Amino acid sequence: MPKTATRQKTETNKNSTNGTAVKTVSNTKNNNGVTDKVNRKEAQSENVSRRKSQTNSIKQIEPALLREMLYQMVLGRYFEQKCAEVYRIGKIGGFCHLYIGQEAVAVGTMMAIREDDLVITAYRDHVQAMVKGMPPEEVMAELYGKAGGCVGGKGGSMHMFDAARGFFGGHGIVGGQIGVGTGMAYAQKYKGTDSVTLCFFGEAAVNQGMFHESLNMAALWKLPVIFICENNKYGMGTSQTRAMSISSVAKKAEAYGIANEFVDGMDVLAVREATERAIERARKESLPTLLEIRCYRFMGHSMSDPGKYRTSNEIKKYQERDPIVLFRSSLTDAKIISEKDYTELETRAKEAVEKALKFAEKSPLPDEKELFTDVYA
Ligand SMILES: Cc1ncc(C[n+]2csc(CCOP(=O)(O)OP(=O)(O)O)c2C)c(N)n1
Ligand SMILES: [Mg+2]
Repeated sequence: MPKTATRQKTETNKNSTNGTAVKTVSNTKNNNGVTDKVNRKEAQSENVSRRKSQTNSIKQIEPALLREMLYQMVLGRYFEQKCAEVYRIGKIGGFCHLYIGQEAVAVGTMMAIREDDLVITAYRDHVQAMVKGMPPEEVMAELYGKAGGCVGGKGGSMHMFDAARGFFGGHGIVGGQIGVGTGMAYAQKYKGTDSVTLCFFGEAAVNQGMFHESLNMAALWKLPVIFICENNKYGMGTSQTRAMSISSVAKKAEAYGIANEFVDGMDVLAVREATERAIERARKESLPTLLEIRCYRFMGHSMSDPGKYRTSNEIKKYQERDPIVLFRSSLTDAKIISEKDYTELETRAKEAVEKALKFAEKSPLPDEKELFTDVYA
């Protein structure tokens, strides 16, 4: 997984067609998806080395922003834990895909962009919507199918959407949003803006034709799009190793002459730095980038996942590298937060989730006359 892992080798190729140094990673050991042979000590030592690199990065960022990044990660975690709780008692219906474990990806990328930049993603979208500025109340009410939700309760978990805040969904067709995101970047360029699009998708979407067609057009038309592959190792219950012939997603960008980077998704600051490089390329040179961000989802694919395709030992290994624990420790070491600050931040996040829940509970169901509004078929 991450750069620091012994089983991977990072290569730098300065000959990309864009003239930009591109980083790719190749696996030097076979990494079968389902295995008990996971080394928790290795995970702990990876954590220690990420802490060292975070200590250096912290010095470059405003303390207030660092605290806000941690807050957003904690808010996302509590929000999703609450979703699981209320889903189990039948308050939320339909599909529900949680983001627990992947918070560093949304926060590291989206807290590096401007308000006028655009975001599009797949169905694991609650936390991303909030980081882009959607109030937790609107996300929770949408999950409840209530009128106060961001799309009036008619989208649900997979379809968070808020055009005014630059959040273009929430899409259920695996890979479908990659083409739409590429089109959004085309519009940004056509209108002469210097804004960029962040287009998120999972590693399973990379096997879809839409990924390849979009990368081709983005490179050909020099579009300001940042393709962000959240590689959490699984597409539902299928390990990446059982579905993808070449496991390095980043490397696939080279076939299209697109700059690419492999990033440790447990390290919010590494994610931020890679995103900043991609933003610079998109804004100043109008060129796309593909970031492969390796992460891990601690929960099942959705709330109805029996989880038989991986072992609890494997999950524990990645929990040793919990991105929130890592970032909190680094901020504590750097004296950016104290124990008291963290307790206050945690309380604030819990209160925000409770407020969202109350709002969703109280919000009315959509009116009958809304049945056909905003419905296209
Ligand atoms: C075109 C299409 N094929 C299959 C599905 C069924 N499906 C839903 S989620 C999913 C796995 C996607 O995994 P990945 O892209 O890695 O995202 P993750 O769930 O890991 O975030 C599949 C196959 C779908 N929704 N759309
Ligand atoms: Mg996946």
